[in-house]
Amino acid sequence: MSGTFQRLQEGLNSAKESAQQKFNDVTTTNEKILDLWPNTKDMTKSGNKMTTDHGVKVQDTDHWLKVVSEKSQGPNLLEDQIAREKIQRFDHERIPERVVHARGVGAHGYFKLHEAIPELSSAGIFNDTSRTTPIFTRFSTVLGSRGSADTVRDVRGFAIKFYTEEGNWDLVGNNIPVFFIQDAIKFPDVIHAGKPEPHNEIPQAQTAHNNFWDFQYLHPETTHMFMWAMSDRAIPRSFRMMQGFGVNTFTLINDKGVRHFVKFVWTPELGVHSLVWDEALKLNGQDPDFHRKDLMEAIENRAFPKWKFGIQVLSEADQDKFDFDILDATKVWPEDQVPVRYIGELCLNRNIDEFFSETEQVAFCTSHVVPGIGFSDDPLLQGRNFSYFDTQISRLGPNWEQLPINRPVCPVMNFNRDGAMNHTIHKGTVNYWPNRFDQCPHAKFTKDTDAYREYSAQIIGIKERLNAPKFKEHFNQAQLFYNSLSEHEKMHVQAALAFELDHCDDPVVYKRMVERLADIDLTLAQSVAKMVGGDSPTATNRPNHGKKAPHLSQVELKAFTPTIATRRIAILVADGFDLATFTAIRAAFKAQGAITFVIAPRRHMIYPEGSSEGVMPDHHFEGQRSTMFDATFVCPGANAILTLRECGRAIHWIRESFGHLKAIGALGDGCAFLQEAVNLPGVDIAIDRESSQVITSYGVVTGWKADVGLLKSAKLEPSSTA
Ligand code: HDE
Repeated sequence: MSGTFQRLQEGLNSAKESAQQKFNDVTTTNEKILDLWPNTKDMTKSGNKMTTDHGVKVQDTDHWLKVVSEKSQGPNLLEDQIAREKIQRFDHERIPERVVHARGVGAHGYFKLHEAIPELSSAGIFNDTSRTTPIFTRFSTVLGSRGSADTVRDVRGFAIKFYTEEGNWDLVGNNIPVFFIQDAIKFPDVIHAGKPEPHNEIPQAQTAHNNFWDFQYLHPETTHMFMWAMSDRAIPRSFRMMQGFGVNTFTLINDKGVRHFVKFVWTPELGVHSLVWDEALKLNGQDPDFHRKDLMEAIENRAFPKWKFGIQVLSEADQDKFDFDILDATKVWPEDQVPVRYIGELCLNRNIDEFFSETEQVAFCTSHVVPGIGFSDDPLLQGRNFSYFDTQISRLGPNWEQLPINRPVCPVMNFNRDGAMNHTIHKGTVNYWPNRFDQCPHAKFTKDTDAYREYSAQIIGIKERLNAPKFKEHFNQAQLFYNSLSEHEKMHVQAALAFELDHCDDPVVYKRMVERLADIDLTLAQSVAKMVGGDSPTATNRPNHGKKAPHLSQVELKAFTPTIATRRIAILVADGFDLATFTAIRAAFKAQGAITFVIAPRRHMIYPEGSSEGVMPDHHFEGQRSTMFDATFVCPGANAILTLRECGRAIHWIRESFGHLKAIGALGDGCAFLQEAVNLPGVDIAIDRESSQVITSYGVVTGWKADVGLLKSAKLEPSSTA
């Protein structure tokens, strides 16, 4: 056997073996993971020896080849091809970051259809309930660069690549159902205005600056979207706890060629939850990777995040019956008028192996659709269909679709050829169609019925740089959104606007914006004006119509049963803590799927009262902050509480959690510590030393004589959305 052949054979065997090994773990029926496997190198295997990129074993890459003598260190030699290769490869490691959505995190998973919709679409993914379609999802922020923090106020991207049997379908959505602009030609403007200002590249990952708000005022069409961006939706607690929306209007086409308009929506099983602004600000510094880690930690703990997949569908006959244009991406289709039909589920169940090759190199394209799914004339979508393909060429090169993470799991056959970094060897003597061998004919010549067909639409109109008349109304839905929020959500919007406009130092900007807010709601405008300066408006040309649509408030979104599953709960202990309570409460939290962390004054063994068997804390008080947890429990024990009372960090932890309206629990003398730590005039957290009942006030759950069972019955649930 020749050396090459033998190596090839060994390579194939080991790929098969590895695929087989993978097959035995949970997710390897996932066709995409199997497809990635031959490109995956297991660096952890013992016996691996370091080589150059051309495969020659390397003796030493820690010392550049030099001329040395006993007395002197001579120059590095340029002839050292091994050193040159190492340095040159390093010099070219970076590729351009995404022009928007640069910071992201990705995971593998699957899509499962529960209810087939053949009457609407011929797509295999919407008809075959026995299929499990592999997917890759990337969540992102929009404005920040690759190294920016996770918990900034921003829209979040929610992009999914479905590796379907009929080709890749990319659904590139956001966690907010509308967009700033109506026409794709405005995209460079809105993004330039939101990104750091050109003269000083400040601020990073923020909309709180003159240019952003200048643009918003000058484009009334942004009004609806900026209200969403100022709401709690723009500071999610977790990527796992936000909705996803396709935003644009797409179409579904059935096998009879009948077309419906559709909007796509994802609703998380865990409900929609947000941080409070103060938490978000602190987390930016305390843990800039908070969302990234949260997703990976949940998947690692096998608490696989899930979303229900829904569609809102409109027939062609109904497209004109609304007071907005259904192709206008600055509008929602109110659910009371166009209900959501949930037909499937998305689950993320596998972390990536390498960030660059998967999350960075994955490339989405709105123009990637499969038979049975189509576009509409939504002018934003039409522009997107050009932009995504184009941007991947400059980010990854013309053969970006051959990269392992991007290539489909079904065959790819055509005569597109060559270009930088082509990876495929095409056998055959021709590279054009038609050819004398009838090689690789297209569906027209083979009469395949599952080829992509564009919907035959008749279009009559005049070529002009205009939008249709209904695109001109910009305020009704901004009012609808604001009216639909609960009182505390409205307060958060007011506070967010006050924060943002405070960062604008050009009076023209904040004065005009206050005027614009009066177009939405006079009291909102007045409350913001009071904080940021400028005249408080006394009247408005657009009185609030008073209408509401409950589904727009995230608090009203009661799609799932509330749960503490996957929430991070801190248990505060110190030497002398009560072991029985500690053990019981930790078991009770774990039984509900929560993740517990023991926090103590030091990360050394902490000993309970009367026992030499200690507990090893996960962290010490200086290492973590309350902001990183959803809830806190103070473990009782006379000596432990004495220590906590003298620990400034522990006191701050409780006060901060209380200020962020998080659930805090305590039993016995832990309650007295809570009361003391909160220590706010007028706030009585109602500890009844005589009672054996559990008392809940201000989200604090206490029981003086109560046991763990009673605390459990008081439902210690995190409430960070409050
Ligand atoms: Fe994007 N957008 N976008 N966008 N977008 C990009 O493509 C663009 C829009 C969205 O995780 C870019 O690969 C235009 C709406 C996500 O890799 C770029 C317009 C929505 C991601 C681009 C829009 C999105 C992108 C930059 C207006 C929600 C990240 C890098 C016409 C439905 C995808 C890239 C990922 C990324 C263009 C508007 C979502 C430049 C021209 C509306 C989630 O092509």
